[in-house]
Amino acid sequence: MKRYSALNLALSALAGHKRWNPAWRKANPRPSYDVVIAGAGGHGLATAYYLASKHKVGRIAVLEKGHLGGGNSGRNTQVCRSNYFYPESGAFYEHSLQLYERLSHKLNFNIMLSQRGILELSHSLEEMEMNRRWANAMHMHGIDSEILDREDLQREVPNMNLQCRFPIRGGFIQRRGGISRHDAVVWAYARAASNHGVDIIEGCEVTGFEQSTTGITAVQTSRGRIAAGTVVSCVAGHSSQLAAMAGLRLPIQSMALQAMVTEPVKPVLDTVVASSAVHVYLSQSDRGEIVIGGGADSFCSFAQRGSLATTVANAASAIELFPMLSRLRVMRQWAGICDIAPDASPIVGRTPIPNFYVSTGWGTGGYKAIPAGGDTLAWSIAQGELHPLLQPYSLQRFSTGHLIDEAAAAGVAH
Ligand code: FAD
Ligand code: PYC
Repeated sequence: MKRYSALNLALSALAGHKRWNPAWRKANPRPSYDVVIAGAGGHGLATAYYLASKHKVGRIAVLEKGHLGGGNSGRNTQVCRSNYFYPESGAFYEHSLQLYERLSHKLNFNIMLSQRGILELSHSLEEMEMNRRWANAMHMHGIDSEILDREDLQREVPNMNLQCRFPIRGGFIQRRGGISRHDAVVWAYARAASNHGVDIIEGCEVTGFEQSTTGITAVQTSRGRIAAGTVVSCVAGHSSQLAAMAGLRLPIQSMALQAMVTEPVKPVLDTVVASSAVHVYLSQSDRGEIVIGGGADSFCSFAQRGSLATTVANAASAIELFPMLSRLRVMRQWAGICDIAPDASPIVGRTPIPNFYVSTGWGTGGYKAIPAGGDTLAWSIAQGELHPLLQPYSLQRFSTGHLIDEAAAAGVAH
């Protein structure tokens, strides 16, 4: 793999940029692998990368039914943060944010992490009180957070309408939160995994499993049968369908979450702003577009569109907070199918089928989790036991009742 560096850029420029190799190999399926991962989104690719690089597992394939990063990992609004209330979530997402902070260097790929801060707004004294508890809980877990009053907010985000419906009382900010470039994260992991010998096979849909009494023995795909030692499902909104092929029923609902971007403008918003009461979050992309998102559709669906009612609600909420946006045209609107567990927390680890692992339930908030999700799942597969950070997130919590209710913490409440 040729390193990306100023020197190599200059030398390649002199050679007319004809010396660059593709970032990852286009592999064809082999008859068998030690580990087969379904889904080449961020979680599948990161798991493959850490398995190969840290744990020296050979013969890994990542099977993708469409193109790499064409699922939610290439459709999200790029928010990275660890501003969670519950200690389990704080520990897990803080690990992820710390990995993000070093990822460009580690993978030799600029993921454009911009720690511009994520601001959660409070619109009533009660919400201010809740957010104060939230910010204090983060402090107690060693995660940065700062409470802001109205005057602070006026200074921090001068274009915001503090007198909006549900007038703004204050808020809190995690300054290390922000955004990173989602395509770059996927491409960076794909390049690094491929460099460690992982076969990334696009246009290869998993269509079924062959099983014996010891577990899954082979994966049936649109490109033939592949024998597998261990199988990992990283297919996000299609997790319940894939699990059903193995005879399992997961506590997962699939719902569309949508977002939109306006035409680009000069810099007007230099932080991520989220409001649970007005029910919208916004940021400005490096290209100048205002990125707008809100809640998931309130019904289950595999239609990757997002409802018009939610599009209208998101646009109306954005204008409520930032009236100056009202004259901008919307350039694009899109959606992804999210895998949502009853407590809106992830489900990661072994299933009742001993060699079948799932990484699911990332729902509307799994982009920020990609580095830690991959790192801890790879550790769990290699060690044969659940990584300590993943222990709260096993399937068992639905029988023990130890749920971690994060439905109110995913950008906006869902
Ligand atoms: P994906 O990236 O969806 O990858 C799964 C892959 O599996 C897909 O490429 C799919 O084609 C493939 N696949 C499916 N079935 C099969 C099969 N049978 N065989 C082979 N391949 C298959 N999270 C945040 O943290 N911050 C955000 O700001 C944020 N914003 C979001 C905004 C939107 C509009 C959406 C939709 C999601 C958002 N999320 C956000 C959530 C985040 O994008 C996801 O949780 C995360 O990307 C999931 O990654 P993944 O690798 O599990 O899934
Ligand atoms: O989890 O941070 C998040 C998020 C932001 C937008 C959608 N999800």
